[in-house]
Parts: sequence; C-alpha cells; structure tokens
Amino acid sequence: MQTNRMTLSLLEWYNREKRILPFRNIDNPYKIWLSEIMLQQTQVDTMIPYFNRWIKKYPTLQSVANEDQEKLLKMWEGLGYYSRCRNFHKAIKIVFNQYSGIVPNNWTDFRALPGVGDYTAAAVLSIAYHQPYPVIDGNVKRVMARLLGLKNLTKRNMSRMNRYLNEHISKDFPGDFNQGMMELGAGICSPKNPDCGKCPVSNFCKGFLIGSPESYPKYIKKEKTPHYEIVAGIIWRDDKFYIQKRGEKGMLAGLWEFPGGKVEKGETLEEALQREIKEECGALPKVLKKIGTIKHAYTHFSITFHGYHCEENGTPLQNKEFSNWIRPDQIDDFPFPKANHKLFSLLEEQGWYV
Ligand code: DGT
Repeated sequence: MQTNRMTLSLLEWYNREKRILPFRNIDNPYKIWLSEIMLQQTQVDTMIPYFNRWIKKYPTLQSVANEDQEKLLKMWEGLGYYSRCRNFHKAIKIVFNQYSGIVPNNWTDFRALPGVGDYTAAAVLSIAYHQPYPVIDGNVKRVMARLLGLKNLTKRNMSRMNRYLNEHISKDFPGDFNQGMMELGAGICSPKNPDCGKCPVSNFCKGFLIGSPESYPKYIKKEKTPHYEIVAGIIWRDDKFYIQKRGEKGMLAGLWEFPGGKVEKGETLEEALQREIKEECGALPKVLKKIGTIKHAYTHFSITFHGYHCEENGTPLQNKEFSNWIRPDQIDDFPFPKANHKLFSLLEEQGWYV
C-alpha cells in the first residue's frame, strides 16, 4: 500500500524536528522498554537523569534480572509510581528465565508481562521491533480528536481513532510515526493555543479547518483531589531512629517510612501521632519537638506532612518484621517516599539531633 500524505508529512517533520534524547536512535529493546516505563506519568526532563543513571548501572537486561528489588527502588527513588519499577523487575526476570533474556517480539507474550499495558506493548514493539502497532497516550488522543473533529472520547470515537491510526501508521517506520504523533501532542498540538502554523498535518486536521482546534476534545473538569493531614515520628534510640517498610501492595509499596498516618477528625496533631505510633509499634512515644511541616501532592490526593522528633518512653517499640534502626548517614541505603526526603532536607538544615 502506498504511504499516504498525512503519514509522509508527519514522518518528514519528525525526522527534521525531533528532540535528541538519550533513548532515541537506539535499538536495544530492553532500553527502549525501560524508557517507555519511566516516561509514563513523568516529564521527559525529569526522567532523563534517571534513565542515564539506570543504564550506567544496569547496562543489560541480565544486570536487572540479577539485582535486588530494594536496590532498584533506590534508583527509582523520587520518580514516583513505584509499582512501575517493581513490575519492570518482575517482567525482566521472566524474560531472563523464560525467554532466554530476549524481549519477546510478539504482542501476546510481551503484553502478558507484568506492568505491560496496551500503550507499552505498542510503543516497544513499534520502536524496537518495527511492528505497526499504533500507540494511544494522552497526547495522541488530543491530536487525533482534533484531526478527526471528535468532541467526546466515547468508545465509538476511540474505535474511530484506532481505525484511523491503524490505516495511517507507517509500515516501514511505525516507531517514528508513533513518536511523531506523541511529539506533536507534546509540543505543537498543546491543550491550549496549539501552534497550527507549525503543524505538519494541519491540512488534514478537521479542528484546524473548522477554525477551533482547542474545542476538541471537550475539556472535562477534573474532580478536586482530597487533602490529608499526616503526622509521623522520627523515634530516636541513642543516635539511631526507627524506620519501617511499607507493605508489598498499595501506594509507595516497598518503600521505607516513619510510623504515623492520617489525623482523624477532632484530634490534635500530637494525639494523632501518639495514636498512630501506639497502633503501629505497640508503645506510646515521648514527643520531643516538631521538626516542621512539608507539603506534597500525589496523583489522587495531597498531604501536609508534620514531622516530630520522638523517643521511646519507658516501653521499647515492638519492632515489626520489616523494621530497622538507622543513623542519619544511612538514609541513602534505603528507598524513601519523596515527602520523607523533604523532611530530611529540613533536618539537614536544622541538624539531625534534638
Ligand atoms: P491507609 O491507612 O489505608 O490509608 O494506609 P496508608 O499507609 O496509605 O496511609 P496512612 O494513614 O499511613 O497515611 C500516610 C500517607 O502519607 C500515606 O499515603 C503515605 C504518606 N507518607 C509519606 N511518607 C510517610 C511516612 O514516613 N510515614 C507515613 N506514615 N506516611 C507517609
């Protein structure tokens, strides 16, 4: 089949204008896969140093397969969405053990790996193995809604997008086509004020031809996310403090934290702190001094995090199975949530000890 004009324009523009990024112009499926996982929910500029550090330490798939999860989480620390890292590790081990270390090049096997959804499967198979699977991420949805003049992203309209992409994806350069579509959405075809004068496919775009590309797709107001007050205690025993590992499921799984939790209605911060520590460690602490307050936003909620210096109060803490007593100079050996790092910065300024 002859490549159509829209596809040619997009490819020509992409080859001319694409940003030079460390994960482009490589054909190693492991590295391409890693880059796609790291890029989910994360801006390119944030992700690049993580990608470079990771590849330096783990240049091969085998080096990841043989590594401990905790060391990998430490490399991922601060990037968020830690299940991406845990699933990638699981998937890499499967590839190493069941596929002789070769990333599967067919949809069924690759898509079945932990953490690999439709997006990742299409991205990796098209970029690394030149297979014509179109990717659909947030940017591509917006570009497509404008190209086809679709107001609502209904099931029916999503199928129309899919059909269009399957018909237009370049069979010779599917990876470039996909990356071109995403790059178009990331730059020129922005949610507000798209720069249609620079767009290589404006001639094929219904939104542009009608004169109001911004009205596609219809903007849906986001629900306001909840906010929680969190208290947590750095509980000292001599020059060490207590940390505990979060469970293997749920948010921030596998990271280390201080005992604490959400403040309940009618409680003071210190009452909540005492209650949470008693619940989690079986002993009431002595609260010594407030360290400070930091704010942090997660995807589905935000927190104000109040940190306190505490010490044991007669009764020693009942150590949980996954707990540890560490000195401040050991924090780099454990992966912590970002909120805790903000607290560590305060402690660096104030001095660690009370
Ligand atoms: P839950 O009780 O099912 O809501 O479980 P968690 O553990 O998700 O929530 P909770 O009540 O302990 O609230 C603490 C929130 O603050 C949690 O979403 C994670 C975040 N956080 C970040 N760093 C820390 C930390 O050092 N300690 C605690 N306890 N939470 C932290």
